[in-house]
Amino acid sequence: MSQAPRDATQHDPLAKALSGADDRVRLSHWLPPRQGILPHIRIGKRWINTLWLLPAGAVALMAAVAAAQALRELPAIQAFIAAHPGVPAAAPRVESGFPWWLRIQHALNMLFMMFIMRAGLQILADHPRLYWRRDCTPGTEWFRFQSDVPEDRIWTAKDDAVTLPGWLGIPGLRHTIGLARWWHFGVNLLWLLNGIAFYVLIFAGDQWRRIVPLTWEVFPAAVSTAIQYASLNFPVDEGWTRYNGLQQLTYFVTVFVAAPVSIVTGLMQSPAISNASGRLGRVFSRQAARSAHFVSFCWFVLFIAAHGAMVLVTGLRDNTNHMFAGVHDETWAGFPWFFAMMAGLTIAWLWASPFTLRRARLVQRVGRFMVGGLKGLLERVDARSQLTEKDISPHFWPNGAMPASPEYEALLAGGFADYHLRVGGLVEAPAEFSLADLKAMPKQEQITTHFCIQGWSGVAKWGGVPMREVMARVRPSPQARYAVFYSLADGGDGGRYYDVHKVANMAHDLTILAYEMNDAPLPVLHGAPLRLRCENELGFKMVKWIAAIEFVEDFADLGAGQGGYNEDHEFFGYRMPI
Ligand code: HEM
Ligand SMILES: Nc1nc2c(c(=O)[nH]1)N[C@H]1C(S)=C(S)[C@@H](COP(=O)(O)O)O[C@H]1N2
Ligand SMILES: [Mo]
Repeated sequence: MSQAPRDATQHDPLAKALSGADDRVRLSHWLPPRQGILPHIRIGKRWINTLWLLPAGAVALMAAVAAAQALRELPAIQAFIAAHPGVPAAAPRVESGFPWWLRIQHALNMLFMMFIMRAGLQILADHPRLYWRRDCTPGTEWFRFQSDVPEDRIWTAKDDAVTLPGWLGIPGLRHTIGLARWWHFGVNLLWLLNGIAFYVLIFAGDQWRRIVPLTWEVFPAAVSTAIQYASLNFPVDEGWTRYNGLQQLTYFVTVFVAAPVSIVTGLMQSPAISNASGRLGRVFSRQAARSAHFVSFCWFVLFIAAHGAMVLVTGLRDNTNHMFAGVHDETWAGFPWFFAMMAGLTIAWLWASPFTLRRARLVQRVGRFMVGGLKGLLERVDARSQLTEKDISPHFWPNGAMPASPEYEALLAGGFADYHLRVGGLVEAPAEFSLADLKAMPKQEQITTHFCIQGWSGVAKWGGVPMREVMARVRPSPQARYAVFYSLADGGDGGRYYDVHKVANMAHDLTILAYEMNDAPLPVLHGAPLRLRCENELGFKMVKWIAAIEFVEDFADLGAGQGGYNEDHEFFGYRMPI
């Protein structure tokens, strides 16, 4: 169903220039596909294709088997394995088998992880480059699945996004990050609750004993088990009551290191949290957090692959009996449950992407219902961290659809002498400000990090007039809850670009209407003559080429009613402190 723009007569004249939007992803209105390249890792100046990992891994595996088999011929190694058979002798036993709650949590975790990981990849495909430094200068990536940034034309972050197939990402296609994020964050919340319950339940009983090493013996035991597995002569399996050293270490790292790391590094990518974290946010920048987040993702991929393979080769019947039926016997009680689970996962896997494209507005609504309130809480942290001149990025990615109207060309040709910022709506004193008026007001400068939803960040020095100064002059009335920013430029799918902010956010010390970037007049590319800076939100909320600001009580009757252009057309949330 397509929504027409609603009655806009009560609003700023530009409200009529806003467009309605589809409730689903329509390919005819979507960013055309663009293929990336296979993932590459940079070592020094050379880019290595990760496809080489497949033959290299196969060779390494065969070499490991040969080496382990040769080692096991040596008396010293035989003595070592006899002394450290695998399960640390002092390891306490688990008496409670595999209780029902553990089995349910394990199944839920499989389901949640599938959505989280596929949506994560989709997010990554929107800026298919990873950096350790916060400035995202092309050439400084350590990982990418996109080619060099062209230097002969303007290359926006949107241009850079690549297509993922729908069976891999959720929901596939290109620049579907808005929808992928609802899946990622919505299912993260469920996964987190499941994880908290898991922590509580394993420590309330004896289940923790299987995965928490208690003696240093776990290390030689792990080396011994590794040699035994690699030699293809497997150690004795005591999984019903105790795990061997290698199992203990890998499960421990997955549950108590990788999971917390992915949570912390996920949260540290938030502009609100990062810009409120002072020194921590400066040292552990968004890009470092993003890269570390990806490393923890890679751990999960490796873990799932190895864990899945071991379940098959060390005894599918015993393993599925344990984890799917909770029994330790000679029956096949667990296997049908395991099979049903895999069938269910396959159906969910195939269903997720087509459903998301077809019912995009519903996915947005459910996502907002699940995590919108939590995101609202994040908006309250005080994002006031600033950096210094030496942190200013050598490269600042541009983004968005450029202004292309005769009106804008005329303003530009006149050096913006004829530009007027219209401020109205629910205010006591509507006003128009020329650029000279704005420059005559108190000026504020700030050096801050910009966080684009797509994943890149950049540091610049912004100069302009604080919104609180403008608000002191127009005096928003008590009913005014939101400020609508209308742009001089249309959005990528036609209709005027706009975005809606909470009035409380507009009163923040660091919210400014910038007319300078890095001590020079704001370039056209970055929003001349005026763009918003609001440091606890993602970049798309900072409207460039501002034409007018209108204070309103509600935004449901503007555009498609979602609180902004990308909210309407790309299913983003209107609260975006993460
Ligand atoms: C509560 C836990 C988590 C939080 C809060 C979180 C948060 C985030 C955030 C904020 C982003 C970047 C979104 C953007 O800037 O547009 C992201 C991306 C991503 N997430 Fe998570 N995430 C969590 C757990 C996980 C887990 C468990 C996995 C996989 C095992 C995962 C895999 C990814 C991947 C692959 C990306 C894209 C690339 C990257 O930045 O590494 N995330 N996540
Ligand atoms: N009018 C308008 N403003 C816009 C956009 C746009 O497409 N049109 N893109 C937004 C996005 S997604 C980002 S990340 C920032 C990018 O600002 P920059 O070009 O200065 O990096 O502008 C935001 N403001
Ligand atoms: Mo953005």
